[in-house]
Amino acid sequence: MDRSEITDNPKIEPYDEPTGGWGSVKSLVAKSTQEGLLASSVWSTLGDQNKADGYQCVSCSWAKPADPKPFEYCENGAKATMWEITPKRCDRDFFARHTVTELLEWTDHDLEKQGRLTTPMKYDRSLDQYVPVKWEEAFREIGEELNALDPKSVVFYVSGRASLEASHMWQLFARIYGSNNLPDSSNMCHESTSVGLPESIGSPVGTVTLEDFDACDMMFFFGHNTGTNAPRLLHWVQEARKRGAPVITFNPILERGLMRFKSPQNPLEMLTPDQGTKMSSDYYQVRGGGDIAAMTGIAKAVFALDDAARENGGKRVLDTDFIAEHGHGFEAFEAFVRAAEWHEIERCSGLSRDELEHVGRVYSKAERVIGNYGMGLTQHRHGIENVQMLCNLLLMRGMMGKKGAGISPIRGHSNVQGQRTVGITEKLDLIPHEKFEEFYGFTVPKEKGLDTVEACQGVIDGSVKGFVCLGGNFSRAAPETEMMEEAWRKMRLNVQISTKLNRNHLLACEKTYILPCLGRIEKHIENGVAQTVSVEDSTACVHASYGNREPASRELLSEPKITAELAKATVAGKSTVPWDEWVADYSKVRDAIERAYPADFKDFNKRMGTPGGFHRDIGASRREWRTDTGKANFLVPESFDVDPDIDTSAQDVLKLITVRSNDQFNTTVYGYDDRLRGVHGTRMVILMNEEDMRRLGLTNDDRVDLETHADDGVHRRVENYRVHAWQLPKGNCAGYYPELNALVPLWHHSRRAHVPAAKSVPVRIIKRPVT
Ligand SMILES: Nc1nc2c(c(=O)[nH]1)N[C@H]1C(S)=C(S)[C@@H](COP(=O)(O)OP(=O)(O)OC[C@H]3O[C@@H](n4cnc5c(=O)[nH]c(N)nc54)[C@H](O)[C@@H]3O)O[C@H]1N2
Ligand SMILES: Nc1nc2c(c(=O)[nH]1)N[C@H]1C(S)=C(S)[C@@H](COP(=O)(O)OP(=O)(O)OC[C@H]3O[C@@H](n4cnc5c(=O)[nH]c(N)nc54)[C@H](O)[C@@H]3O)O[C@H]1N2
Ligand SMILES: [Mo]
Repeated sequence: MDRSEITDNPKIEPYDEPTGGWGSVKSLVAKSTQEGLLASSVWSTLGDQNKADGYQCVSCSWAKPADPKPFEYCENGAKATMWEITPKRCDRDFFARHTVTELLEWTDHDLEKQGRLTTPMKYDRSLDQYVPVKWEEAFREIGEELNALDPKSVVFYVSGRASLEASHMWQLFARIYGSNNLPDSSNMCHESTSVGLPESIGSPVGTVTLEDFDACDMMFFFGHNTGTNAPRLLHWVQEARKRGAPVITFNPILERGLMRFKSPQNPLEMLTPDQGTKMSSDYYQVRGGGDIAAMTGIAKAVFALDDAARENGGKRVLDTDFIAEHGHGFEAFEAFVRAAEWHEIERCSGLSRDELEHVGRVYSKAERVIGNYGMGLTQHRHGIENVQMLCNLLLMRGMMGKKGAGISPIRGHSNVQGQRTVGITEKLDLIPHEKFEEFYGFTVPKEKGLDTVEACQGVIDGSVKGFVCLGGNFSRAAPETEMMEEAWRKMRLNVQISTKLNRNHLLACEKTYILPCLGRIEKHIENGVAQTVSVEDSTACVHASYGNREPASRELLSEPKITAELAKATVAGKSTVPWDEWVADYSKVRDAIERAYPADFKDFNKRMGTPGGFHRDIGASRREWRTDTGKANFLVPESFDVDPDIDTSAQDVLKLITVRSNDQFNTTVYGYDDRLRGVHGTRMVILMNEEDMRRLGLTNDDRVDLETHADDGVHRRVENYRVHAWQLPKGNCAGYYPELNALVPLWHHSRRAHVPAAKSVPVRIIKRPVT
């Protein structure tokens, strides 16, 4: 049940202030008051955020510069910090006052708002409550349960926040136990990147660093809501705009952050009563899922300009030297683009030939171009093809592996990229398994483990019997809410290592435990010594992070400690991993990471304090292509039709885009104000194109139910949403995740990468009778 509406009278009207600016300052002050935090304590903590000798923000993974500003944080990073350092506590008394059945009626916001978890808890079915459990008892019991289960039936999920140290230990624990079932939040996020980029350019991650952002003379933004989800990046966009660099955005929704921005770091800008910097020189409201078509149109325009240059002896627009020396498959790509018909491109992208030719001209003049993108490309059935098409577009002009140019997948969680780097993956060929076997004397299981979609499938069909989560809110973040919640409770074991209470904790299995852990901002004292952790940012730079706050409770343990104790209770004697030694000194875990991944982590302990972080070994950044051909591959999409096998021609069917508000971090809902979209007091809203509304006989504030339009015998429905007219392409509508995950079918995912296609859910809109 969703009650994500807090007033009877929500306000919805487009926001026309710049992002940043006073709006963000006001929002922060309100949040610190709401959390009951003393101003002095908040500001002293925030002063250390994203500094070389401070802690790395727990919000997004945007890069941290070597020369940080005095306040190197944004509105949303500060909110995430305040949410973690809150004085509120979700302690044993709280659990004594509420049954789990009662808590299941609460919203995501109300659950997390209770504050930090303080005590290890265990579900007591006779009371329908969580009761305190001693750490040793919890570890022993979980170990016994795991040993009674088939390792192949247990999933070890990781949400992208845990440090490199905790993550490396976690995957060793799972593999020694006998399971490669190591999905992480990346499976729901940038897995289309992790599969698509290696095929194109031989690197699973982006090729650019902040130096490139300083040097670029043009940027593309495809499907990223930068003002909300990586706000610090706006500073680099603003700088580029001030240098006169065009920034061209493709997004079905007009997102404020990529329209107007005022830097809260700049007093002069803040005091000038204007609209701030115009962030996108051109903003195109591409049809949801229409990016391949749009990029084909741009490429077609580039070919035409190159043809003209060749004819009249002008400078070539294609980078022919680059293509000859580094490219593979260019001819097929060229043939695909030349054969594409403009009317098809226009139909699928929703953009005109004139518009795309304009982009082609701007792009042709630029010398150093960065292609940024987010979930608007990855969370589609053709997520991989989207990513690869952006590569093609950049490669045709040699915009890869040179200063100021490259591809920039903007990652989500603050260490999601790093977790994959140090072994959190279900795929055997992505880990140095021979080394693990040699170093630690155990046999790594050799079959592929379960990814997120497969793990959900296993929960639903009963083959998965245990779920052990290092952070996150898996069942809420994943598709198919209703089926998942029902099936989850039939499992044997649910273990949640967490900082805050969330809905996944309430899906009680035969044995269910909440193990509360330290957050990254807190001191990790082990063996009497303050320990350091590390994370990798979106630009593949690795940073140390030093927690500075007193722990929220004396009972909390660190993630590495919990991992080690679980391992000792489950797989003692089955490997030579020195768990206690590692926990007593995290630098030894870093030595182990360096030994396993010497090219990426050379002199790890020495270099991790480097201001700005140290850059990993990304071959494509220097035109070394680790692909099957040894070249940068132009890869041709099958078609640019959106979801060829889903029929959306019925009159009441729209493609639903699920997005984040400016007041949430994934399933963590801080509040009900999506300030940058002007939606206040509700999350139960569906934004729609005005013409679609007219066609369906709807006016603002009418109530609707939504049903998934799918022929699979499953009835998926959410009820009583409010509709509101919005500037969106016809045929699309938008609303908030995670509530709308109830509508996402499990089979509706990016082909091969299995990222749920949360940006193109076919839904039917059903008007409710007025009551
Ligand atoms: N404050 C805050 N910061 C966050 C998060 C958060 O929840 N809150 N989450 C973190 C995580 S884990 C992630 S992965 C990132 C997510 O950051 P984003 O990638 O920005 O994720 P979304 O909010 O899903 O927004 C996707 C954007 O893509 C657009 N879009 C949708 N469909 C299409 C399409 O077909 N084509 C194009 N071109 N655009 C499309 C949407 O309108 C929206 O603007 O942010 C991270 N940072
Ligand atoms: N429909 C739809 N679904 C989506 C998306 C979408 O755009 N649309 N986006 C997808 C994406 S990109 C992602 S990344 C996933 C997110 O999926 P998850 O990463 O699983 O979800 P989060 O909401 O980030 O997890 C929040 C919980 O993490 C715990 N936590 C917070 N900090 C810590 C910590 O330091 N340590 C530990 N151990 N626990 C901590 C808290 O208990 C909190 O309740 O959702 C995906 N699902
Ligand atoms: Mo994400």
